[in-house]
Amino acid sequence: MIERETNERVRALAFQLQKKGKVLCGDSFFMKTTEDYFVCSLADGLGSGELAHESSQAISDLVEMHHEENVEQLLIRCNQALKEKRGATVSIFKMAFADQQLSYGSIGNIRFVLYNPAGDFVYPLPVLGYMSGKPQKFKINSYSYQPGAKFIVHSDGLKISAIKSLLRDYDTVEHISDALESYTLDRDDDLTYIVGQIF
Ligand SMILES: [Mn+2]
Repeated sequence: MIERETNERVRALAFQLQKKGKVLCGDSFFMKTTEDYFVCSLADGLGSGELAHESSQAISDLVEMHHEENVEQLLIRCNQALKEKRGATVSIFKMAFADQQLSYGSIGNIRFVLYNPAGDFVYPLPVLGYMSGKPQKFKINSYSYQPGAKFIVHSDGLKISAIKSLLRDYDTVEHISDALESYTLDRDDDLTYIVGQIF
């Protein structure tokens, strides 16, 4: 499954495949761009199949409903919604176009990498654990980015070590996606990635 979200500031492409033999995907994502920002969430429900899907889908639904809120507010809201559910690893980020600031918050094994055209990478270290409705504090990181920046966020179903050079060397989200194709074939888990470029 491929989805696109584009305006004059950002072009994003999401790719998702469920674990082999499963009907439902345990990963869920949401992305939206407005005139002012791009917001994206990716959640990997614990386990696989229906209960995993239910947890991760709750994250996407809430971010869709409240996308104007900041990343910390969204994470707190999502955490409350997982109280009676199995749990999920979650990343949410927002890129504000006016001041070119990225705010990023996450818990668990979702990975995010941003490449700036000046040559530096933003690579938030994952926070151990998962979201389960227990009270917890979320650390929000802020980074600046420049026009021409490219990013990827992906669940642990995508196993790739050379992700930085891929972001650096390929110039469009389509080319990055093409280069990722071979990594999606022999998956042993639900697999989701979202790649984007900033103009
Ligand atoms: Mn997974």
